[in-house]
Amino acid sequence: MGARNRVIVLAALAALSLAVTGCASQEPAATEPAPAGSGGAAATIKEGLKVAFLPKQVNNPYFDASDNKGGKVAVEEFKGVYSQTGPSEASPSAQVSYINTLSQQGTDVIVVSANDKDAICGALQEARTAGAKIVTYDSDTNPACRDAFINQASPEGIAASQIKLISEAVGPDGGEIAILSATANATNQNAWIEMMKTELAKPENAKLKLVTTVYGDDDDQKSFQETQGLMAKYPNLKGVISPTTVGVAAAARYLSTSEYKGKVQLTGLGTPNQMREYVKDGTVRSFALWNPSDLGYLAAYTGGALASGMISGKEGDTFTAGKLGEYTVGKDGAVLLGDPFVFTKDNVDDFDF
Ligand code: RAM
Repeated sequence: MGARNRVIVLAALAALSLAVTGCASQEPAATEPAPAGSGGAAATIKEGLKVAFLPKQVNNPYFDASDNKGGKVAVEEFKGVYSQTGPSEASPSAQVSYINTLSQQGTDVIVVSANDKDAICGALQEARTAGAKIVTYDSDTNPACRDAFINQASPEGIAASQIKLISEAVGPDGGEIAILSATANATNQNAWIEMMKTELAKPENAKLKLVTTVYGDDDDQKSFQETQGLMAKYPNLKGVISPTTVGVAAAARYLSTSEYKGKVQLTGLGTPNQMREYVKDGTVRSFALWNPSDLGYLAAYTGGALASGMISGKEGDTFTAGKLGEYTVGKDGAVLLGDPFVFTKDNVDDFDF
């Protein structure tokens, strides 16, 4: 079995076990000893920590999975108090008032996916002064504004996978492609888009021509309309990459009932539950993602370890994240979850998130 298939099978098993038990792990992580290498630090995660998740926006199935499935399970494992709060629209400064409130409430750990790498820095610094540990996940701030960043997959890996998928879907003749992104300031999508441009500059991708990047703001309607606009403006368009779960689902919904279905290819980063019908009806051949609930789970454990003095977030710190095992903090306080993997009509039913 190839490495990718192994990842898919493992992820499928994890998803199935989540679906069956409704709980990621029964292991009492709070009693785990401190790993070697954390020298003299606290041995366990403190009980009763208040851990709040602040996604880019609430009511996004991606963040439902990362926060309410993954993060919550982890926080309950180490006997903390879990909550999720946040704006209904993803916009740069919308998260500031939520950070201030969480800080006033004496929150021990704020786990945040940033809509903008600078706009929330001041509020985060105040929260840190008040005693909170800050973990970014999914979309980072400037490293100076937080204690650790949980990265879902390397930007290079995500970009290479997105370009490979659109290239395979469009076929050997290549042609014009466009990107439908989230918000214009999103740290994560912007990093991925930069790396996609690097990929496109490679000789093997010479036949693919990126004509534009448009922004659906992680809003379903706006993403739908932007897709419609792309079709009208670029009659020779052969493919669209949408590296956002909101964007790719809205684009698929538009294409699936339009004259462009099967003519304009679509790939992106999507959740299996939102994309299932579109890989089955042929609108989309394949799309990619990581396991968002694992991302939230790892973020919660990282926050717990920080708030308990087990780690400080410096490069080389090691800690155990419950069922996911041991992790090491990398450069700039980044902790890497793993590789993205690819969904097609043949495996999409093995997943439930
Ligand atoms: C959306 C958000 C999120 C991103 C995923 C892929 O849900 O933009 O930040 O990581 O898509």
